[in-house]
Amino acid sequence: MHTPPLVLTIAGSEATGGAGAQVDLKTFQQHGVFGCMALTCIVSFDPQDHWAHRFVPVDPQVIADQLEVITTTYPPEQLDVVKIGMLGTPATIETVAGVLRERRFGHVVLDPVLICKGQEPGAALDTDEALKALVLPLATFVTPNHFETMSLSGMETIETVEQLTEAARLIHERSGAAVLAKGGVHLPGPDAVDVYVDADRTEVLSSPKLGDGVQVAGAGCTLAAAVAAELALGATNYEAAVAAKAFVTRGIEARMGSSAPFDVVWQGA
Ligand code: PXL
Repeated sequence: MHTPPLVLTIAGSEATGGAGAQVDLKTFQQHGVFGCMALTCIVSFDPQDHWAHRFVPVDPQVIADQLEVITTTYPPEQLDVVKIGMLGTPATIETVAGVLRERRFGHVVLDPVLICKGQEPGAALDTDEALKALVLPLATFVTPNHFETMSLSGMETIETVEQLTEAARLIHERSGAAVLAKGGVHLPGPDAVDVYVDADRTEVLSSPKLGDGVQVAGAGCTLAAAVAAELALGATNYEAAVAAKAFVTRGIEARMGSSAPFDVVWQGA
């Protein structure tokens, strides 16, 4: 019998396989970690409308059912790491937060997916507020992108490494979680810079920007999933951050093109 480490992802489907739960499961498998999944929503880009997001939430009861069977099948000593991706509605967030309060996971890796195109702005704002109020305080590790770092920190501009660091510290102080704030291609200069902050250390992680600024989808999902997999394998938060960034960098180098207007990360690199 095998006894691989386990990770649960609570995330949405992105049909083309470039983002969302599909990316999480591929990333887990690539790390030798057994993945299970509670699906929160189904996203189908609309090729007739500039690849806008068509978004259908899964019924909160069905999400609760999935989490019930997963947490019953795998007791805490077997399944201690959860990764949270797109939740999408306040009702979904309440359901997921309820389960996280009941079943205390040792590691809660939150990719704070805030805005999904194709949603009503009003609904998206409710969703953002619910995520900040109900899920962020339960996270042990959070991986905001440039926009999400501004939103979670309340800072209006982040254009330098110093500002990114200050924002990451603010998010750490507010949530208590380890923070990997992703500057990505948004800060000027030749490097993709991320900042890691926890109670003990602040580290700037840099790697050269790749691919002449071409948009690569799925990098955020891949990064957070790789962090979760590394934690399940026994890494510390900081070790997980460093290894996950290297994994995503390799996946972006080996990115895959298609008829969509963006490339996607190849997790098999
Ligand atoms: O990359 C963010 C993301 C996460 N989850 C799902 C998505 C997307 C972006 O399209 O569709 C399901």
